[in-house]
Amino acid sequence: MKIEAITLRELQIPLVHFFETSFGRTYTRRVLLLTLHCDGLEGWGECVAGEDPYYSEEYIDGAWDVIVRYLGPSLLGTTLHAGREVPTLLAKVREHRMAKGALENAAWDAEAQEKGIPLWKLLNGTRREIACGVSLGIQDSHDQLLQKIDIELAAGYQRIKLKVKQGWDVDVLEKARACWPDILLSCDANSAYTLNDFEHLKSFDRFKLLMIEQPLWSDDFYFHARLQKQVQTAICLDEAIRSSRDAEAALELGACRIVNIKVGRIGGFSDAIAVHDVAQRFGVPVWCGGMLESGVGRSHNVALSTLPNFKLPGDVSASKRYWKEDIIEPEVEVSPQGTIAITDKPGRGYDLRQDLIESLTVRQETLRAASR
Ligand code: OSB
Ligand code: MG
Repeated sequence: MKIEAITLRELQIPLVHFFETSFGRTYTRRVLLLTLHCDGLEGWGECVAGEDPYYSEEYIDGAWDVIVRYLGPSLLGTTLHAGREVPTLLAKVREHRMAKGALENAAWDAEAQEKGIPLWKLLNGTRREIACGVSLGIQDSHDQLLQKIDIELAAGYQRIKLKVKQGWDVDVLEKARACWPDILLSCDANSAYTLNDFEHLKSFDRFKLLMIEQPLWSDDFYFHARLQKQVQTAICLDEAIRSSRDAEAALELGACRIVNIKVGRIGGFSDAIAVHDVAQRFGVPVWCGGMLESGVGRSHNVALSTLPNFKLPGDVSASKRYWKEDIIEPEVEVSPQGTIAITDKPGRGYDLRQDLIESLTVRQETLRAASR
């Protein structure tokens, strides 16, 4: 596959319902899609960076810039045999993992098409269906949240994750547990707590949560390890695990007992698979996180979730929870049992709705290999 051109597109898509975390509220997702044009094939990738540098230091305008100036030119004109070859070509640029991941995953997407096999098989997946949970943001009221939990449980979702922060934590967890004593319930703090909150976090044990996700700083293992020794509930790391080396260090330290894998945060399928493998070696289950992806990133998350150590329900939920219309056909659908069925279609397994993509695009730029 010779990389002849790379197209960047920004789509603006309003969310069906705003999404609020401890770092802020999003109403409209600005989605950065990448297309690798190679030998008549089109590999697609999604850069999951946020609108602002709050979840991590990456943000969509920064990702766009680093792709145009540095990462795109490193790939243009090269001949690839596999998505796996991409990380080495981009290694000179430090970090910018979400930007790199979009390019790498687009190459895997093209590779699967070229080989005529499903992307999930190319990734060495084994599952024919994956288990789904939902992530529910901070709402305007407790009642609104309880209503949403009710709707998602009725739809079949197997695990409910609640976003928490100081002032929106024990009260909502208490109420949710009182209504649903036996469901798989977890919480995600996106780094909202500090060393002063250990006693407070210990009090979460009474809610019998499946996990507490990323309670402390986004770059920390050491204090998470200290906290994990003091709480019964499993700690799960999201933001802090950026590579397989991080996973190894965190697990050796005992910083968590569960790992959230987001292919964008880690910077592409190759190292996401390596994180999966490290966790498996430690006997630690992983699950697939989400970044409010459009259908492109969502289909990649579905494929990744078929690997064997994805043993807990992911934040990979139905397209319609996010978008009035998704840009893929069919949309990602979740069964009444809370699962997504995996098909044998080659490539990412979902077609693109080019017309809809066009109409949602607010900016576009194509980089071309210099002709000799
Ligand atoms: O921490 O998992 C997170 C969304 C944006 C940024 C960070 C996170 C999230 C989610 C949403 O929890 C997961 C999803 O439904 O895509
Ligand atoms: Mg998280």
